[in-house]
Amino acid sequence: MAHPSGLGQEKDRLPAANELIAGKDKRLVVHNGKVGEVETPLELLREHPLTPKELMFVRNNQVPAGAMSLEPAPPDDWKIEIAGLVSRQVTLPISELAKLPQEEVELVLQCSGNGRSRFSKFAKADGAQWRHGAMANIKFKGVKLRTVLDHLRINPALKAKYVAAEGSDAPATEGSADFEHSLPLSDVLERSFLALALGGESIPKVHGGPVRLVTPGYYATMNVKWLTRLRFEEQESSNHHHAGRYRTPLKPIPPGSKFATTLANSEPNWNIRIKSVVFSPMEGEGISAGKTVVGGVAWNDGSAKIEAVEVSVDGGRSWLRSELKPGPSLYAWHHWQLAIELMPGKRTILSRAVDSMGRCQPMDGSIFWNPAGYGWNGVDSVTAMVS
Ligand SMILES: Nc1nc2c(c(=O)[nH]1)N[C@H]1C(S)=C(S)[C@@H](COP(=O)(O)O)O[C@H]1N2
Ligand SMILES: [Mo]
Repeated sequence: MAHPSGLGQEKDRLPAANELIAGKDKRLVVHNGKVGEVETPLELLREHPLTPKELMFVRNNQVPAGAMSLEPAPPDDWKIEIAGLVSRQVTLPISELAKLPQEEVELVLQCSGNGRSRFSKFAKADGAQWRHGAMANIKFKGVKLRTVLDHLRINPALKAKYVAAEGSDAPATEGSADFEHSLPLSDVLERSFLALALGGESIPKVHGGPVRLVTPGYYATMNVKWLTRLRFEEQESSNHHHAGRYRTPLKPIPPGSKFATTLANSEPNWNIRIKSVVFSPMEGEGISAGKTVVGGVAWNDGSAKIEAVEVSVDGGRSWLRSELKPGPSLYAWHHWQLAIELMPGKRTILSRAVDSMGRCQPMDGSIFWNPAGYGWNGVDSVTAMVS
């Protein structure tokens, strides 16, 4: 019941996405109305081969003042520090970056918590109960870090094995750890770039503008927004967000059990696990009996080609190979579809992707269960009503 003053109501009500983040589509699902955890419903996600910025999911652990907006960030006097184990430490004005050769990559930006709610079939995992909409298929454009280092004639020291990335955002509560992540130097030199544009425009504030570290094939958490410093280091960061969170156990643990991550017993949410999602039909959708085209998307970390997406309508006893349309890059969504015959009744459609390294999605998604629900990639399953 509404409080007579209306105050109680205001307090409990989550803001709509467009109230929380200026410019966002109001149909997005708000999971966290404070710092900003906003999901794209699947029926909106599936409409666009490239996710428009208004529909992109948002995940902030912490956020700089004034950044809850789709407005472009004024780059003006932004600087990036290159620090730690390098032949020369520099502070690079962003204006220098714009002069260097740019590359554009279409890729899947996916929170490592995407699909977390699926773990609850076994034991509920902590955190926002994301369905499949904590992802987007987008184009980032910028300068490869390798190019920047070469241009500045900077060499990482032989001892350097990791690069820790920091943003301008400060912890949401005083005294807590500042958000940062370490990435392996070899991958960074091969793939990472300092992104200045998203979908051909300056990166919106909320998505990390004016400059974001982007590593194609890595989970979104590693794509540090509002980039201000890169530290070349011998060790992986012991920072709370990198060592105590955003990691999965090296060995399976029983669903529902406790697990405290350390640098030694777990791996960071770096490379995206192979995954497919059914876009059509949608869960609970009513469809007519006879021939139906089922379809969706598949993606992995881009290190191997996706060979096939298979579909089962008999609970996984038999699988049919779908028609696969590879994306414009190895890191992008690959669309798949298949015409199938469905008998009337409640029908469950399963999808699984397999790549040329033999990696595939587990039928039993609980083998990757972890308390924080990272890295869900179980066989996807959608139940439709056929009549
Ligand atoms: N600086 C900074 N970068 C960050 C975060 C953050 O809190 N601070 N959150 C990370 C997480 S967990 C995710 S899933 C993505 C979300 O990217 P998006 O908000 O642009 O969709 O940003 C990542 N980069
Ligand atoms: Mo995330």
